[in-house]
Amino acid sequence: MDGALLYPQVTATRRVQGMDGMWGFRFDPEGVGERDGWAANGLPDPVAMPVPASFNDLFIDKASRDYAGDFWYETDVTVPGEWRDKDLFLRFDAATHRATVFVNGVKVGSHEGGFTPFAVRINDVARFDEPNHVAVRLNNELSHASLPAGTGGALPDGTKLAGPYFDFFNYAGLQRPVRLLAVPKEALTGYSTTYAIHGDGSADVRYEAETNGGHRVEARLYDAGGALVARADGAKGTLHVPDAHLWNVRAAYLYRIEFTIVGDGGAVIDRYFDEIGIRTVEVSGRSILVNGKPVYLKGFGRHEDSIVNGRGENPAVIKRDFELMKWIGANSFRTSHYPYSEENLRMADREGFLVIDECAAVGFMASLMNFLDAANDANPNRDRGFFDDPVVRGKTIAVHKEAVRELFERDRNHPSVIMWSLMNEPDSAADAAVPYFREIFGYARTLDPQGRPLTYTNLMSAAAGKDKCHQFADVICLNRYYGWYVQGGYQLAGARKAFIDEMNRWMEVEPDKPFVFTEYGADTDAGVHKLPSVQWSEEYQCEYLDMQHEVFDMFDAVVGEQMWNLCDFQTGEGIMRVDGNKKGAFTRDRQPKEAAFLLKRRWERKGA
Ligand code: GCB
Repeated sequence: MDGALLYPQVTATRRVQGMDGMWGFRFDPEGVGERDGWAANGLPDPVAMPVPASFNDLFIDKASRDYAGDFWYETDVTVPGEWRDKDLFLRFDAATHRATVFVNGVKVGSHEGGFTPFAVRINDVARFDEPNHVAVRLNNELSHASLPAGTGGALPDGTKLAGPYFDFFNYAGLQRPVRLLAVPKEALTGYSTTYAIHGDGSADVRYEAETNGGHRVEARLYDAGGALVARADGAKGTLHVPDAHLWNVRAAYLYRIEFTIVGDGGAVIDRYFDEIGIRTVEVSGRSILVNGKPVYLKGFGRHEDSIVNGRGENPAVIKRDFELMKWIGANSFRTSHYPYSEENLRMADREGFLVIDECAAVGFMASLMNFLDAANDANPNRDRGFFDDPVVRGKTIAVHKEAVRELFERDRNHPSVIMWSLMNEPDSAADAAVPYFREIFGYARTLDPQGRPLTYTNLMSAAAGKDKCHQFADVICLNRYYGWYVQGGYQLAGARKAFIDEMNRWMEVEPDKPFVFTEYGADTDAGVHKLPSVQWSEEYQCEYLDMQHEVFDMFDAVVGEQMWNLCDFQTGEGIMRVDGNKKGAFTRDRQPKEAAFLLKRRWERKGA
């Protein structure tokens, strides 16, 4: 990791210059931009494009909104001359799904994966005190080796298509902030912490600081009021906190940890600070323990999705979503189905939410999300398992490991993160999934100093008895739709029985692990009221939820429920989706459906 990947902070030694705003933009369907010198000479006829945002919903023509292939962004950035002695980076919080960066016509780096940050060093090409041309070539095509996974395709005239194997719109672009960073040449490049809470009310914060130089490191810990509570010397050490104020569920408390690299004469070479929370997480028997106490997760699978911005970072919507989750009595969410922005996690840290942090390994079931296509003879994947594909066993696992590494490095110090989800709804009933799971779980177990639980979310077609991979997970996370995709409407009583039968089976198959429902939900068109209820009406969503909750409450092993979804969200178009997925407790413009009041009553009864 380098110093620019830490969350950007202005400190005594570090500088940050925002680069958000209107950039130039242009599609490159033939992939000729690099050859034709766009990086050096500027984009021909660029249109204005805001950063951060997804480009898709800003266009009014379909070809642009659904565009698949290469596309370019450009801007100018003036690098202050007083930063000459620093390492200079462009930090992209997210470039979806892959990007190559050019500065003043010179290629300076590239990155695969659309939801984790990367930084490119520009010292060799930067001109001081004058504009530097920044061009970024992105690409949003999908394949069996992309996270999220999908396929390609083309219209009769050769126009490329992206074929998602997932149920959310394939939004793309510079979807999160871009910044110019100045970092000392000798710098903190990363850090990690682990915690021990003692019976006498004290706690130890064990830290490990990573640097790229030889000078000594000092660590300090300040409480929320700014008072120094502990200090230690060395790149590795323990900060002892006599009266530790713990970070707790919906009762967050944040300390400020500060690292200083000290020069020979006592000079400050680098200083970096961050917010941390003292808390422990472990799985014990059928419980998830935070600070040694069992927790029950209440909340949602979410999406980063909003009107006009698409998946573009939208601080107002992040704020609104947290207000909705607090109002309804939630205490947790999953970052379905990709790493969320650092702003989202920092909010969770401050508000005391428990986060299941998911990487973008979604769509690992070739025929799942294209619905009828799955039964179509023309679908090349119809009879082939995702994990049987040689590309998956070779390239995909390498890309996946890198994505997991980047996710853990970015998020390991967030107190809100209590569990990692390595995949959403993979084809875990397939024999070929087993070696893949063994490798990715084995790798992930080496990465987190806090040893937080690992999981994946299991789908209905890999029900109890069929799933071959649950042994790798510490917590069994189930996405279940009894009463929606199977036995919906008037058949709800049958759905209930099938659901209970499956749960009884799970109790035998996994007698000693906690269960969390990471999805359950029913599409509901806000404002549709029916007596008696029918599917899609607000009444049916409530009846459906009541049935799910009744079944959850029958099993002590169930320690969490995250309803699908917090809000309605955009998907690709198709016969199964009416302008998007409508399973939200709230609409896409963040207003409650009847179900939101039902959830609020239930979750307030359950307490924190
Ligand atoms: C799922 C997927 C999620 C979908 C949801 C649905 O199992 O994980 O991405 O949106 O079902 O509504 O079908």
